[in-house]
Amino acid sequence: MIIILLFINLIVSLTFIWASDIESADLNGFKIIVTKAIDPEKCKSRANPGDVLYVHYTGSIDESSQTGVKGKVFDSSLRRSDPLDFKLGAGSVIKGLEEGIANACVGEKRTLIIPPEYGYGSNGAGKIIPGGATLRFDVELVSINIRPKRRHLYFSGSDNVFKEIDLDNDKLLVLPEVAEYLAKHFKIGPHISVPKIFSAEDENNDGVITFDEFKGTKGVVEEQDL
Ligand SMILES: [Ca+2]
Ligand SMILES: [Ca+2]
Repeated sequence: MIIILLFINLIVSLTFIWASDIESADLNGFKIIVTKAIDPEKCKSRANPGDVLYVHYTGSIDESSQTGVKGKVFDSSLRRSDPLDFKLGAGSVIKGLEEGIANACVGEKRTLIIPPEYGYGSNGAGKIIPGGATLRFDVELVSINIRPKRRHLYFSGSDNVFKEIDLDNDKLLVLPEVAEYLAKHFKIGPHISVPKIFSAEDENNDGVITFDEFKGTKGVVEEQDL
């Protein structure tokens, strides 16, 4: 009976994957949730096997995990400013990340719930990820096959540049705040255009850089951004 139920569950799961074009899948607890979709017309390229992907990620122990400290962040590329790069399909990262990011468009964000079989299995990894842990990865596909340019806003060395820029602490960055930050950390000369740097971060051009838009370091990703 249990086997039959599992089989039915598997069929339902697989049907769900096909039906939704893997935008939201659930296979034995492995979930792919698209949190920021890209309009198909604006999707210039998708992640295919063999591509080198540049991915920002924050990895934590999922709330559903049987082991480990729920919600504990174990690693984030945002703290280092530099996205992780890996060749898709080469097996250099955990299976959950490879399968979870496949077919994504540049700019797309996904939350991946990764059971141990798709993560670090029964052995775990390091001190924070015990064997049997279910992981949560919040990922953004930053670029495909092209190393993203480093931007001035990312590199004061702080692990929370966003907070450093946001002088009035309203979780929005405006041009004068960015100008003050740049003047503090860089010699402002003809090679630095403050409005240009600002608009590179202000994705929707509404004159403010939100926590979500900001690509530099911003400490632990806040709940509202997940
Ligand atoms: Ca502000
Ligand atoms: Ca904006």
